[in-house]
Amino acid sequence: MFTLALCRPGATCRLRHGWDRCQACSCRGFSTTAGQGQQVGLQEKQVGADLEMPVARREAETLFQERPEPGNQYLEDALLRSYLEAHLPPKVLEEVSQELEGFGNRLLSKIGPLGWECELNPPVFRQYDAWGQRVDHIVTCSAWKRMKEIAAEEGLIAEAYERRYSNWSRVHQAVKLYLFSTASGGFNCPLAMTDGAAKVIESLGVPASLRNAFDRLTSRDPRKFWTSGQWMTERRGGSDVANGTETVARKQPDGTYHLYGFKWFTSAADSDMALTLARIEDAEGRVKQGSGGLSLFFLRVRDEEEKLNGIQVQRLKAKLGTRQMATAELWLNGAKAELISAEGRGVASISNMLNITRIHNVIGAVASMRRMISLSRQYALKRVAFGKLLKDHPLHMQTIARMEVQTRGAFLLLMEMARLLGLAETNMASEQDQLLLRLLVPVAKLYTGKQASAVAIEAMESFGGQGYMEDTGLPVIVRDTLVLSIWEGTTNVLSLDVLRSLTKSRGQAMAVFFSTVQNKLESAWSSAELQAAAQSVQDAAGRLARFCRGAASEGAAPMELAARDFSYSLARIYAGALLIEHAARPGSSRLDVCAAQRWCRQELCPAAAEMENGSYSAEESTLDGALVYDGSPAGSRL
Ligand code: UCC
Repeated sequence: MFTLALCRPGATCRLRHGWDRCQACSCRGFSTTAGQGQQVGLQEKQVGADLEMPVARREAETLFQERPEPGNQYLEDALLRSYLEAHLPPKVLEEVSQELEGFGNRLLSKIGPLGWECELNPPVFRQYDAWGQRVDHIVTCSAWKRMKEIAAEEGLIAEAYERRYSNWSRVHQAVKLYLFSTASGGFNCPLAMTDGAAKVIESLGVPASLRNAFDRLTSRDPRKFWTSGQWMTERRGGSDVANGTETVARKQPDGTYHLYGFKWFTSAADSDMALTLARIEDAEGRVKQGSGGLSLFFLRVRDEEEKLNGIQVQRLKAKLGTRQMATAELWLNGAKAELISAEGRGVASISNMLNITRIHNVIGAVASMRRMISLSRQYALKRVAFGKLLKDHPLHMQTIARMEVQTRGAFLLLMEMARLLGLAETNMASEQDQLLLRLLVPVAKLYTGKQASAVAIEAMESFGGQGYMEDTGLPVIVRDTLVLSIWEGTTNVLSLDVLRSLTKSRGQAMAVFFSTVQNKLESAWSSAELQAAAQSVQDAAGRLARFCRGAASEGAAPMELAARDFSYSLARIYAGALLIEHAARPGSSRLDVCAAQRWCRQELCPAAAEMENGSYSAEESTLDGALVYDGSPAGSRL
């Protein structure tokens, strides 16, 4: 038997077998066994060569790449800090900045490592115990449980409902969640739904039966804190909730309901409670179809003894990302629930939750972009290629700078929504503010979801092959980012929601949009550096207004075809105005101006541009179908 002493773990064994095999034969001593003659001689030569390797390897190791290590996320985020300085009252700013700096340190030292632990220990589903009893236990790791405690301690939900900073409380909360997001090990998802559930309950005036739930959702006490699920998706309806929801609710003599149905995608299935939709059966067992048949229910997932409430877990979903978080398929088999909306007003009631989770989605998108850029710019300070650091390669820097401009626009959109939401929740919002908020939520959600995917993939590429390596953690961020354009409403579904919100306001939301953009440009007209950018935004707004007038005269079909480009136009114009407003404030930096200028160099109104190309005509639409099915049997029927 022949073994080699000097193969060190992690180093490559140069014998004919690879390191894996070498490990398997546990190389500990250098010995030969009699009777192996010539072959042993050859091997000894090989080993001789190997003896020299450790020195060479040691040198290689000391030269090896340093990891990118961003510091305190709050302190390193120039735009975030300048936004808070520009908007928060001085006293609030002082307190909030101190808290955020401390939170930034906690993220770095404690929360980040816990988040990575969540990634390494995803939830496991244990359907039966050792004795064949069905237990349907979703086993989560200790780091995940600790995240829940931290979320309570940090007041990540409480902050928004205590309102200790009045209308600025939502901005404060949004900033904390933004800093928390990529370190949270997926815990940002239950928090989104928890916030949404608290919002629904608050909007109902916190009825006595829901007081306990509300207090727990908004608690800072880890022993009391609850998270909530949002069970909307069924087999036939992820987007088309109104037609796809099959779950029925049977009224019980005590006034509660029992729910029967199958929920196909329930995120954070280990949550304490959930809000869900179902159709109430009448005395004959009939239900009303469509949106008007849906009502909203509250339920506890488990009872006081931790027994599932008439729920069976079918399985956990095998997702591309967000694997730290348990998403399950659930059978509701008589789950006891409380009706919390008026009958048939389920969609309208749960939309309060949707709007909050969509804002959280934007938080997640901006946070992913910011995180990837932080890592990328750190790497550029340390990585040498072609004889110089990456930061000294102009093309590399241009690529990161483009991502930075996108991220800045998205960040200001997020802050604008949080600002408006804060006003609305403290009765300080005008009717115009509320219309604007209703419009901006789907616009920002759909736009930043797409931006984040593009930025995350681009930033991954900026690490070369290392970006593709699982243990750098970069693929995790990319995977977790890709869902942001899908859940909480896909890009197209939300584009249609944008149209619906405009129709419902009878054009008022559009008028508010245009006047707000004009107001935000006001301070830029006197700035030589910002005039051209402001002009681009104004021109784009003018083109969009003409587009709206033209589209209105042509009916619903072209507008539906234009919905995505139209929503992108709203996002780009509004973000342009925000960047300009931020750059025009007293004390702004040259880079604020530069970001605004660069944002405004892109096509700000793709809807008008595509309209000019004739993209929304009936003929083009027919051709879309023909192109898609070219060569398939379906094509001949078009
Ligand atoms: O569950 C999911 C994954 C969970 C993971 C959560 C984590 C996220 C956090 C991220 C952190 C990083 S995903 C489930 C996603 N499903 C959806 O988002 C559904 C997508 N589909 C839609 O949004 C549709 O537009 C529907 C379902 C809302 C359409 O339903 P209807 O019934 O056809 O809609 P209607 O008829 O337009 O609306 C019914 C009522 C109307 O009010 P009334 O009757 O007074 O006129 C609407 O104005 O609801 C009102 N409404 C809204 N109000 C509808 N949507 C809204 C809204 N967004 N805001 C205010």
